[in-house]
Parts: sequence; C-alpha cells; structure tokens
Amino acid sequence: MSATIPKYPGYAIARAMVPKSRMILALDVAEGGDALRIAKSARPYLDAVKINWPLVLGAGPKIITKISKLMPVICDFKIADIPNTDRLIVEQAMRLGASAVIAHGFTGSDSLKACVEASGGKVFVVTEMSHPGGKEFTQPNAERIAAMAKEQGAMGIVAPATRPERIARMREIVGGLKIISPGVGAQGGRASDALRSGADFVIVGRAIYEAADPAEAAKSIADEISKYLRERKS
Ligand code: 3DU
Repeated sequence: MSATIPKYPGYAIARAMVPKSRMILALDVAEGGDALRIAKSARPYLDAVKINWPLVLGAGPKIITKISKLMPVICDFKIADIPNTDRLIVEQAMRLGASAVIAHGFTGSDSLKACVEASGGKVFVVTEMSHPGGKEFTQPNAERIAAMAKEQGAMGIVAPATRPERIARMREIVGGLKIISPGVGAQGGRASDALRSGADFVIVGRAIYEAADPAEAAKSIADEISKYLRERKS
C-alpha cells in the first residue's frame, strides 16, 4: 500500500477516525446552508459525513472543506475512470479536505491502484450495490472486487445493508478491511442487522436529512446501534 501523500488537510483526521457512533451521514441535500445546519445538528451522533454529487454540484466543491472542519468527510464520487483521470479526481478531493474517497471497482486493478496511491490508501471500493438493480451487474462481480480491494491496499469496501448476508460474505473475503454499509432507513435496511453481519459503519441519508428533526432521527438510529453494541458485549 502506498502512503506517499500525507500532506492533504483531511489526512490527519482520517488517521483519527475511530468508530464511536458507527454512523456516517449521507448528506445528499443540494443546498450548502441546509447541509451545514443538518451536519452540525446531527454531529453528536456521527463518525463522518459522506458527500455525493448532489451537494457538490449544488453548493460547490468548497462545501467539502467547510464540512471537513466539522467531521471527517468521505467523498462518494463513485470514481470509475482510467487510472490517470482517477488520480486527478482523487487529488482534488483530498486537496479540498476529504479524509477518504469512494471508487468503483469494476474499472479494474490499475484504476483502483491509482486511487489508492493518490489518496494514501484512503479508498473505499464499491462491491455490491444496495438497490434492486445492484443484483444485475454488481452482485455477480462483488466477491472478485472485494478481493481486489484487499490486494490493492484499499482502506475498505462499501457493501449493502439491504442484504446483510452479503455483508457477511464480504467480511469473509476482506478480513480486517473496514466495511461501510449504505441502505439503512429509506432503502429498508436496519443498522443493527448490518453491524451484526460485519459492517463497521452504517451509512444513513434520507432517514436523517429528510426528517423534520434530523438530530432526533440520527439519535434514534444511534440509540439502536448502542443498544445492539451493548448486547453484543454482554
Ligand atoms: O438511501 P439513503 O438516502 O440512506 O442514502 C444512501 C447513500 O449511500 C446515497 O448517498 C447513495 O448514493 C449511497 N450509496 C448507496 O445507497 C448504495 C450503494 O451501493 C452505494 C452508495
């Protein structure tokens, strides 16, 4: 694993990213003021914020920098290009303050290698997607992609909370890599089921940012998680 680029602002935060709540907010709102308000109010219940295209296109790339001052930011750009373009995208995301990026794996090992090198290893690789269509093309290739993520020195993988049994299968393949799992709430998955199956963090979007009180919604999922973690310990 290459770790040659430690100078980006998010790098130190990434090293400090230890699981507390085990929850990552998918902040898919398009307006910067809304994004900051929701991130600030839900912050006590979060380990990180995931930023995707809706917010970057709506509020501009500097929103990554602003939110990275509150919490670690994972840039979910689903990077999927030739190695050189992948490297250029990752460099910009890290320069803006991202602690990690999300890349697709289907583009192959050379593309993933470029992402790993450009981020100092801070890449999560999409394996099987959580929506119904994720079964068509991503599921048949997910196990190979997970194995490649491990071989190439990625930090972790993205696996579906909508199919906890698939998280368990991915865990067998990736060993100690981090697993982050979207699909909790609006897509029907449950946080405790995802964690029980081997996820390290769950990703929650609409169930928090569309709620009348996002902090309260985040708290209720955080409570479910803490209850599960207490039971697991005892
Ligand atoms: O369904 P939600 O609103 O909780 O948002 C889920 C987020 O996770 C959203 O940003 C989506 O782009 C991302 N994601 C998936 O939902 C499924 C995947 O397989 C990968 C990422």
